[in-house]
Amino acid sequence: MTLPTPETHLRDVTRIVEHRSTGEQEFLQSVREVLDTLGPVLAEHPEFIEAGILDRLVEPERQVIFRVPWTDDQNRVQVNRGMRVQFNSVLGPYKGGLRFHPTVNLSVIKFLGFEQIFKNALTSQRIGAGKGGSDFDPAGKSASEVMRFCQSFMTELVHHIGEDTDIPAGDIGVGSREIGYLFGQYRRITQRYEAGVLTGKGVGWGGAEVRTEATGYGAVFFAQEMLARAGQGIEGRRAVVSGSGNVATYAIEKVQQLGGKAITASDSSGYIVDEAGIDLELLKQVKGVERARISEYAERRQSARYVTGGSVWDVPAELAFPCATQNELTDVHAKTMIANGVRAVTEGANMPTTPEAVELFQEAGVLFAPGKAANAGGVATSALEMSQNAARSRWDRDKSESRLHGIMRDVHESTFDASERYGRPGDYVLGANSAAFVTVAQAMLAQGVI
Ligand code: NDP
Ligand code: 2IT
Repeated sequence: MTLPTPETHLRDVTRIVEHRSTGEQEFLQSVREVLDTLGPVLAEHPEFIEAGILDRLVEPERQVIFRVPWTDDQNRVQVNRGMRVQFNSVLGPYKGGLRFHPTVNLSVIKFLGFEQIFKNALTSQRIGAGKGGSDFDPAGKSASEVMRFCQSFMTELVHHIGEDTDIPAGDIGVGSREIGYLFGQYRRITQRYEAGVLTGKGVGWGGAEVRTEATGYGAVFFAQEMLARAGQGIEGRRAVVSGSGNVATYAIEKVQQLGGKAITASDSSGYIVDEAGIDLELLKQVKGVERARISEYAERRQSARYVTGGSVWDVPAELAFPCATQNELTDVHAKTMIANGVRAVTEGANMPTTPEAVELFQEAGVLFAPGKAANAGGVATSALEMSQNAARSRWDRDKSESRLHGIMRDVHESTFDASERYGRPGDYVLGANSAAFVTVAQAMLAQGVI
């Protein structure tokens, strides 16, 4: 049998995915982004083509879609759709977050699950990849409505997860409050205190120190490594950050701790610019405690203004951290940012930058860190939480943060090394995809055709 060339193979796999997943825009985007970079790896490893690694990798191992009925505060019956995509378990049990947002559909969950395969491999922790969620919209819901929804969601999810099978965590719309409700219901149904079945738990009942901060901190650690390689740093630099949730908040915190100046935050209604630097206590109060809109921040702070229309990417800065959602930074934004002298773009969110914008940054010599490498600190710390749960131990903050920092240094190094090895030094997109793919492909090869 003659093997197809890498180019023909990649084209064939792309065609199959396009055929099977017609209309799944986000999923197809994430698959194309990976396949576009794998030519050099396949040229070095024809055995991956022979073993059909990619043909298998692009098809989830299992997908579960279920009804989530619940009653709202007016006693009306509401129905949402829940799902869990168990994408790949070659490196360990399925691991990945749950997203509750009205835009959630199968395409979104599949793209996130697919990204998770590569991200989790880069962490060097023994975790496979999955993702789940619901089109439930937490905005404007009371805490008891959120609780009833979480309980109903878990009543089905319980059949599919477990500390050695699948371990969900948070993502958009799912933070420690929701993980608490989900864990409570899991415990009640199973009659087991299986701490390692969910991560992102409260630190008082099995959660890991620094898990809340880990994604944002990790992204800034990655940026620090990437800048250092180019002889630059974070200190004294202006940073624009999008989002005002978990990832954005702690990216801002770490930028400030490292002497940078974060000046923006946003939500789906608009953004704020605070030339004095973001007041973190106020941000946490408004968004975290009060769950209010970001406009409220500007109401209470003289140095800040609230802007609707346009985006944070219109604000000039050397560093950019997209930390809200997919495809929030387009080619139009990229052109503005390049003209304004941006030096580094580090993705805290998953796939926030469109492919056209990534290309513009790379052509302009802007350092660009893809989310699957730069935001891996969250899931890596989740894996540390699982280890602590299994050992019934608890690490202090210093140890937790220093482990996170070490992991992010390693992720940067393996990503950069792979970019060199496969012919495009400093192309972190190619580097992350190649390094992760080799790890996953070798494990799949070793474990046979399953
Ligand atoms: P949160 O729910 O805490 O915050 C999300 C933020 O993004 C909010 O400010 C929200 O604004 C904004 N946002 C969400 N959807 C949209 C949208 N469609 N348009 C505009 N703004 C939007 O989520 P996280 O901070 O946890 O997640 C942010 C990103 O980081 C996501 O891409 C997620 O997948 C990724 N990520 C998260 C990790 C984690 O550990 N939590 C780990 C790795 C990646 P609003 O309140 O108005 O909706
Ligand atoms: O996208 C992600 O990596 C997450 N939402 C975190 C997943 C996890 O299991 O901690």
